[in-house]
Amino acid sequence: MRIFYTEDHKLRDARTELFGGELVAPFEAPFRAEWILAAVKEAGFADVVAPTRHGLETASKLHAPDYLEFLETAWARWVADGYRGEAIPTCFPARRMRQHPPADIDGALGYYAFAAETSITEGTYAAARAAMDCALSAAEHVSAGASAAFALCRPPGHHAAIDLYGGFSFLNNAPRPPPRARGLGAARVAVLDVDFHHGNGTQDIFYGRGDVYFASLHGDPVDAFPYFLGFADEEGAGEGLGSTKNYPLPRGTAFAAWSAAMDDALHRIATFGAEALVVSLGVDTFERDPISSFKLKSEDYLRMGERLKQAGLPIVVCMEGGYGVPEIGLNVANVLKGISA
Ligand code: OKP
Ligand code: ZN
Repeated sequence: MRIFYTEDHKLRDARTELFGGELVAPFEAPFRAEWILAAVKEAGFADVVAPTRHGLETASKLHAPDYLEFLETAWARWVADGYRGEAIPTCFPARRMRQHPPADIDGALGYYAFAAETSITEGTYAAARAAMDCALSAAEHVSAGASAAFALCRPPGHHAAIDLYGGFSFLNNAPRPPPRARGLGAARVAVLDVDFHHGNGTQDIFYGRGDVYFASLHGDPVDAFPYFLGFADEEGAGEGLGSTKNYPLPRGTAFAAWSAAMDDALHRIATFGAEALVVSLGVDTFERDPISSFKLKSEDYLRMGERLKQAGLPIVVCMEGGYGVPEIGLNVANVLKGISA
């Protein structure tokens, strides 16, 4: 399986994350991609290539133009206003307030953020573009006939919505339907999000579309980030009604219950008639993940990969979360092994 990776992910190296009332060293940091790359190489995946640079054509179909312009210019605007720390929003257009982007950068941050933990820094936009390049290149590789590809995306993307950033995500990396499938006209693609956190961004982008099925297994939003989306009664809207499926799961969920939910999701994806599968792979479902509460074990990721392979579809795997512990590498390698078996 070919792996798409670029060192440009290191441009996303924030000093601060707002956590527990403190500015701490971010959980989402460069070591994650290095550990994952080392582990997949160790597991025998040697075909690691740099992604092709892409323009904003795909991003413009997923995100609003004003949002893309905001991301590209936010750091320069922040610095120009004389702020000395990393860019963190402080004021949000909450209930009964006016929804419009202010001219002031401090206000614009609040308008485009749905969460405040994620600082914007100098290299953030360039790194997010590079992550998107990995996802697009992996999708193109699958379109060209490969049965699977792995985009080692960093920063993650599944929380990035049409015009919102947060949850360590800026540009959405997941929804990259292989152009071959799109070219068929009747293309149907499924995104299966197995990160511990609900993929609110991906859901938002495809909520009204009937040609993309979105299924997510995640910590129940009653007690897990992103708190305000990912409930079982969200099923899509308009042409997309019935094309969104959420599996909110309780704290402490282990592989037996988790994989039963994944089986259900894969059955629905088969019924939907998907021609390609995009997997938003977070390994923060691991029992020792520092910010999550599921109980998956390293060998469970092998079973996960094997079950994904059984779907019998071309697979684009996009890296999302997984934090703190060295096992993130092994766990990703196990998923890839299962898919390749
Ligand atoms: C990004 B990805 C929990 C705070 C959560 C943000 C988590 C972002 C996860 N107390 N902070 O989906 O792995
Ligand atoms: Zn996550």
